[in-house]
Amino acid sequence: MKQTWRWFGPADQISIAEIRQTGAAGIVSALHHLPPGAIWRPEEIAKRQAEIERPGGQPSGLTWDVVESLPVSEAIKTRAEPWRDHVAAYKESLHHLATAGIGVICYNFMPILDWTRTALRAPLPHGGTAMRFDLTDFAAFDIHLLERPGAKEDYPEDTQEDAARRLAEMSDAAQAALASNIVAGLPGANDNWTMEDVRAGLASYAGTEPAQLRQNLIDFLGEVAPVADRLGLRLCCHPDDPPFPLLGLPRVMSTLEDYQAVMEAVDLPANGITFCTGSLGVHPDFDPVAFTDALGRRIHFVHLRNTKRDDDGGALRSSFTESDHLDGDTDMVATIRALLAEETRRKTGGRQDWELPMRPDHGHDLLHDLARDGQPGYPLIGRLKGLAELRGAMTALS
Ligand code: DNO
Repeated sequence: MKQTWRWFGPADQISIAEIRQTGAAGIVSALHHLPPGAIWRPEEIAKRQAEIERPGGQPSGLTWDVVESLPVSEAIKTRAEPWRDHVAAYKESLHHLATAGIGVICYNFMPILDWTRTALRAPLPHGGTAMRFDLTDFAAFDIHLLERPGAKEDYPEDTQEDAARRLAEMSDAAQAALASNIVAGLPGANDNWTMEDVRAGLASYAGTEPAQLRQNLIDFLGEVAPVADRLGLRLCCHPDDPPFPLLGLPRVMSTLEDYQAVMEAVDLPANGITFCTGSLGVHPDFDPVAFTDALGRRIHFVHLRNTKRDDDGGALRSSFTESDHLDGDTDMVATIRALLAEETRRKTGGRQDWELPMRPDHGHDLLHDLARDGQPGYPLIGRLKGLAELRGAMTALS
């Protein structure tokens, strides 16, 4: 696998020079300053490429291998105007990315919010911190802070009671922090939403069934995947994170079955998967080896990350904490073995794209990063540790 590292561009506290020292061989980046629906112009792409490949004019030895993400606008997801313009812009951006030689394009199809956590720096016993999703805190936000109509009925009675109690124990500052963590605290999301934006966004999905959202995804792919195919690009859809419904919104990329349906509906190699074990792994039925056996040929990008669910009784929705990369509910060694076997199958079959780009996804805040106040989930040391551990497993298995 090609070891890559996510870099948020010049605003990232971590420099390309530092990334070189992690041993990563490629960069994952995006033009985060452009809104969803905008055309990625050749000059903007070239500028970011130069920042990666020749920072300060000196060659870094790194290349921009993966776009994460070329965001899909809410208009496209809900098929509201100007969704046609946004699809046309998406296709044009794909052309420009292909011309620049960037082959892998990640995106997601989660309504409104991208990934969701309630705590960005939950203390770990050893003094570091981890990101966490707490269902009770989320219910407190949903019912009492967002005041979503019908929110209460979305949770079992004991969770409703716990949420009310939890909220009463929180200071005003803690309540504001919870809301901000959920709504605006995470990097790489489609937008910086406010509470009002979330309420308006929710209204735009009122009555949208999962089948409709899935159809909108399939229609979108029916437009852009043939273009990507002709250009030799690989699109890869990131799973829902977490892989269960939130805020009463439809979710359609949470399980193997979800991916099978969408891969079959638009059956082109360019219609592929971002295999994020951290997102998929929160689902009680996730089996990384079965997933790779079934759909490995369509995996174009890999996020290796691990999580530990609080609930071991098999409930769909559970609180969870991001764990060490090799320690959690997902058997990471078995996952890597399955991915290496997929690479071998591709090599034997003569596929040019046999080498899977992977990145260590997220990491704990440890040591110096505790004082850095960096991008939540994207510290230097925690990811370096994750990459080193994953590299050890990859080396041993291969
Ligand atoms: C979180 C990331 C996501 C991901 C997008 C892809 O750390 O995995 O924000 O980049 O969902 O579109």
